[in-house]
Amino acid sequence: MIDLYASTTPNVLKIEIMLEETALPYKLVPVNVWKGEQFTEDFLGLNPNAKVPVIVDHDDPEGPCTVFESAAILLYLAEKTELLLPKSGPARYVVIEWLVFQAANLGPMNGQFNHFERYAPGGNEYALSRYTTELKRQYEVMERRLAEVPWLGGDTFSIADIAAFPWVLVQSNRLKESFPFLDRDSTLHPNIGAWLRRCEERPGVQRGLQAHSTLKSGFPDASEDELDRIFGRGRYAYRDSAKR
Ligand SMILES: N[C@@H](CCC(=O)N[C@@H](CS)C(=O)NCC(=O)O)C(=O)O
Repeated sequence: MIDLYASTTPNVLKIEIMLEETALPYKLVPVNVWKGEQFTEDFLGLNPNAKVPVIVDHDDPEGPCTVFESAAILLYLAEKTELLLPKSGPARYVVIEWLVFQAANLGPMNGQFNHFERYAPGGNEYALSRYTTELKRQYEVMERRLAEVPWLGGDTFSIADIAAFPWVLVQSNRLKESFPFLDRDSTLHPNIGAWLRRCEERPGVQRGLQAHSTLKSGFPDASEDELDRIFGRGRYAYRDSAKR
């Protein structure tokens, strides 16, 4: 059995989809990040970076195995099952390139973009413009890639698609009215739209989405102080800077 420490975030959805695609038995362990459950000593023992997702694989032949960072978890599960990642050669590294493209670009930029679009107080036009522009550029990169091949990693569905799919889906659902380039049906990127539909047709992806829908967001119940803590602002902000 694998324990998946989870909250309502695209990074967790990746792992639910992977576990469903690979038919591994797992249990969701909800972590209310808005209430600060990621900062407990027990959780920090699993992930010193205090973020979900984390898995604990109790069936690893070498003993219980803990893995944090969604890209590392996808690699671990792909190697465990020998699925969704070519075993060797150039094809393996193409998949890893696009996996890291998500982990190093699409994920962090969406995170910053979401922060300034949704959570930050007003007066951050420069930051929002910077992250919007960078995200739009990344969509152009994906569009060019998906005009050449059906899946981000090449000819077959892989962990690279699992990594990118939740972010593209969630951003379209939430923001297509205010940021039309994020709309899955935008004429700016028909190949991203077609790829998204191909992903959604997969039964494993559908089961992952179903599992994800059972989680409840703690955001509506978070206090101002809890919001300050998760965003590192107010009394939690680091102020010892020569530029201030
Ligand atoms: N690079 C990490 C990002 C994980 C991440 O940002 N998780 C968020 C969920 S949205 C979290 O746990 N946030 C809690 C916090 O920042 O304190 C991954 O891909 O796993």
